[in-house]
Amino acid sequence: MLRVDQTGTILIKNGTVVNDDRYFKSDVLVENGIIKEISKNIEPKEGIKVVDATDKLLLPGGIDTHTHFQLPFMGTVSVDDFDIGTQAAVAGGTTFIIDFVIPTRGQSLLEAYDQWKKWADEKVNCDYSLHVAITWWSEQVSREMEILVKERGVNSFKCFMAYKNSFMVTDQEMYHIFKRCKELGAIAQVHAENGDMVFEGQKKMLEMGITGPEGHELSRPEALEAEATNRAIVIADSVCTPVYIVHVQSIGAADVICKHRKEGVRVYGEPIAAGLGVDGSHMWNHDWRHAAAFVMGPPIRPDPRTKGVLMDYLARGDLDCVGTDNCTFCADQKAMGKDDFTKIPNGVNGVEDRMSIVWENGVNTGKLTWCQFVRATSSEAARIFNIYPRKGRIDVGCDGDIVIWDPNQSKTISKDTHHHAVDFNIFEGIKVTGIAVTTIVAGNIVWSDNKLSCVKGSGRFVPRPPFGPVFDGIEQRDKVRNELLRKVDRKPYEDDNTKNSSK
Ligand code: URQ
Ligand code: ZN
Ligand code: ZN
Repeated sequence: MLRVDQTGTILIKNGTVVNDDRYFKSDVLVENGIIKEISKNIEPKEGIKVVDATDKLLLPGGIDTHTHFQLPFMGTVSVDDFDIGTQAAVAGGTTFIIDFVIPTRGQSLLEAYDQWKKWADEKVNCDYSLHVAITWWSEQVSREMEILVKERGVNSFKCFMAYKNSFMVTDQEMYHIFKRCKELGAIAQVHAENGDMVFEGQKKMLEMGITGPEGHELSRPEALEAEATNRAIVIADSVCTPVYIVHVQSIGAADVICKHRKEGVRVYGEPIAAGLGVDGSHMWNHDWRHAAAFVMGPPIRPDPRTKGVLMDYLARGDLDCVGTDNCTFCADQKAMGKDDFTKIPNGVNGVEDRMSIVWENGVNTGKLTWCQFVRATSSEAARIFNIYPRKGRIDVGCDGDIVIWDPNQSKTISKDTHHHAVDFNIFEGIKVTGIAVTTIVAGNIVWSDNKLSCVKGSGRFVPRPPFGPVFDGIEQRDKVRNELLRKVDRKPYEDDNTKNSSK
């Protein structure tokens, strides 16, 4: 599809700019992909594209911190690839995604990184970056982590505590990985579920004849997420390095994060659109396809309170930035687990509907202000991953990634109208009020009037420098705590014989 405007230059008039600290009426001029001027009554130069944003909000382009496009996983490949996935992203107002390189155990991280980057560079329709998963530990991994940080623009590494016998690492390996993250100034991310207990829970369910999707949640209740979340935070804090819990899916896990934050631990939590927009009761649906569509890990929780409580945490700033974990599989792929839920490829959609789901469940419920919405869907992610204010803010010099948002327009989410490749939408039938009517990437319109106008492969890889704001003050915290570790000077122990012989 040809982009309607290749110049990266556009004038947006009469909108209300919303950043995470304030909002104000203004025109915005983007030139060659960079925001050039923000002021009232900017006169358009000859030939410049002008868009009227009267009664609309201008938001910083959304940032999705967690996607898995075309991920080889559980014997298949997720169907939203970097082209379709980023089309769906911009159709919902997201203009920057961070995907995951996931090396197989024993595979070179650099080799896997190069493969993922090749896949992405050929297809992305918006800017992107890459986290790297650490699925094994060795001197080689340690060396390659340094190269990824110093030469490839990676500042985040993910450990899986789940997926025993595939991605899962031990506590001891995680300890060494976290130490390495600290040395390199990279944030340690964790998929926090007790993988050994999940493995036992899965066996138990199958032995009991519970083979359907409901067995997925029953085998890995939220206690296993909360326990692993606590363990990951304790290990990270023992190293005194910032830790980021991905896809926080339960009240239990959120409570653990809150407890440690109150004690001054540098921990961040990422809720996802699924956990903020639906609940896990769908896994008990009598239609197998419907139930299997909601299978992901950690499970979307059946407790109906969860989505509201997670939104409350997000509003208070006790959870930080919203991802999606977009990892989609069609019916025939999910059916690989039709007789055994442990074989259902884990993953759901989210990248297109994320911002409207957060607006509907956050702003329209009175829990989030406009500014808090921007924080949750864009700027906090940019800060944590050290690309603020290039991304996550509408200001002079920032990237021209802008969403024209209509807070009063509604739509009903459906697989029949979404832009994903997947044949199911976990938000099916949900009416949302608050949608992206125009999405601008690097000063070019890529979504408008309900139509995409992307240029495949036009997105850029954005390197993320180490030692971002998440590391501020970490050394001092470490120093103060280490000063408390003192040895006691005492006389050497003497048993009675030694005592008598010295008299
Ligand atoms: O665990 C993840 O984040 C990846 C493998 C996607 N699948 C999922 O169920 N979350
Ligand atoms: Zn995960
Ligand atoms: Zn994931």
